[in-house]
Amino acid sequence: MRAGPPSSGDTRCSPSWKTNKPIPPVPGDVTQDGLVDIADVNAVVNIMLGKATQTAAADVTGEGTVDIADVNAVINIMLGK
Ligand SMILES: [Ca+2]
Repeated sequence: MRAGPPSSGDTRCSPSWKTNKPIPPVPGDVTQDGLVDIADVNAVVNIMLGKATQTAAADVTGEGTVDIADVNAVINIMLGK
């Protein structure tokens, strides 16, 4: 079989996985990119320090404020703990 891009009639690589349905929120995904990573930790720290606008997603613990507990929560989610 020849390697290379599929012909126009080949649907194996069709972009049919795309959807316009809203993605449910991921706990700890402050940046809302679908991943929980160091960028989310940085986002919570910046919000905690008043360097960025608070978002509901940053209050990971759900107690109404963004503080070190939220930073810890994002780190634990990121590490799968
Ligand atoms: Ca994220």
